[in-house]
Amino acid sequence: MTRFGRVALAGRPNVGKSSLLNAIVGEPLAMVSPKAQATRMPVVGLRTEGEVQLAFHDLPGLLDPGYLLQSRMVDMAIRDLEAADVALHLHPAAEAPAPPLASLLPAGVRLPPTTLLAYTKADLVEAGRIPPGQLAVSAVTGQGVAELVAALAAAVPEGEWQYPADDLGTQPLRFFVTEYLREAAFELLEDELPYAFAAEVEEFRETTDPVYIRATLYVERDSQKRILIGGQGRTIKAIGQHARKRLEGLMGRRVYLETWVKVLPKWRQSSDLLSRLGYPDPSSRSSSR
Ligand SMILES: Nc1nc2c(ncn2[C@@H]2O[C@H](COP(=O)(O)OP(=O)(O)OP(=O)(O)O)[C@@H](O)[C@H]2O)c(=O)[nH]1
Ligand SMILES: [Mg+2]
Repeated sequence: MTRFGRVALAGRPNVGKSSLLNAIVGEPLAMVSPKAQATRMPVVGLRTEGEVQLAFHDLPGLLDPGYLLQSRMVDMAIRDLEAADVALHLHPAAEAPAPPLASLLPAGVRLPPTTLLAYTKADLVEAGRIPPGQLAVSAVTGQGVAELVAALAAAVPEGEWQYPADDLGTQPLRFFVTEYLREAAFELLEDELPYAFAAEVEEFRETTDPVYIRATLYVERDSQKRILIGGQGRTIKAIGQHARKRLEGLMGRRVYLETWVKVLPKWRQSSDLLSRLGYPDPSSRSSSR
């Protein structure tokens, strides 16, 4: 009898959710950054082993929203959390003990039947810092990851697998184009710029060799556009190169990535622009997956 379960990776921003997803899947699927609020929408990674298929939903960090993009991020996190079989609450080991997961959420959120707590970044603390009997993992050393996956596999219900056994992810390649462009923006830009940055795929042709992709990069102000382009186009070129290499790694194919920069004032506060950029209004869509 097979088992299938969705596991929601939930916690505050920057606790190591995406790094753990990548460690579990064994591929650098989700973008990771030392800057908080890197993940803006859930990234799904699969792990299929023996009789069990686990679908991990790496969620945006749970925070008190300050502007509309942040509320949409939290809405998407809550939606996937409520649909999961298991909530995996992640909290840095250096900040043990963790508060209850419910304390990070607005009132009224329905948590899944099972919640597990795991302490992250265990490589940064002495073993004694971790409360006895608790799961502790490190995405850097791999410590505790196999034990965690075993505990999750035991917690999910019997059921049909939802994805092919060999698949690592579920989202279209277009999603990863914007994800890796954003990853580069988080790596190469400072201050407010990574947060004012968004990307949209305009064209994606897989029949050509190399694969041809054209994307528009958005920022909110002219001054940001100048920085994003950089002297002699150096910065935008580096961003494109970073994203291209990541996509080539994911697809195992050569990629030609063309980028254009546009100013889209206040897109983070605009309901319509957010929806267009892939951060939908939760009230305007069905709750089925
Ligand atoms: N030493 C160490 N650093 C880690 C570990 N896991 C994550 N980090 C670092 O912590 C930072 C945040 O990691 P992410 O995986 O992006 O965290 P996140 O929870 O997904 O963050 P948001 O998407 O912003 O909510 C990055 O600089 C990671 O390299 C770990 O196990 N050990
Ligand atoms: Mg993340």
